[in-house]
Amino acid sequence: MRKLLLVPFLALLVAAAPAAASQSKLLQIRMHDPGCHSFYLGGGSDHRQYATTLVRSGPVTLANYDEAALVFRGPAGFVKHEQVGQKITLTKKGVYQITMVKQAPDDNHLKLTVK
Ligand SMILES: [Cu+2]
Repeated sequence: MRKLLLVPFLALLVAAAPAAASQSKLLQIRMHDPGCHSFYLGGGSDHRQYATTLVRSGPVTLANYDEAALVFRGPAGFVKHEQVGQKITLTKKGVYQITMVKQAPDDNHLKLTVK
């Protein structure tokens, strides 16, 4: 089931790659098991690196390459949804909790600190 869903998903990734590469601070959230989604830190197909907690200097632009919309909860009541394939730019300093809509209880809860 997951493999069938992954094929069109990968096609989307390839199509989005040139635009993503032009933004120096773009951070990708990718579908990645275990945990369903993670920050992608780079590396080739055999050495991909992922993280669930990151600290970055702002502003930070994130691209959603997960399976579904992501929910960002940040400082001062900040709540925003980001659909698959979309980008979101975080400008306020603080800690952001990132989850996926309807995610499983044991899926990753990502934490991004923008300083
Ligand atoms: Cu996910």
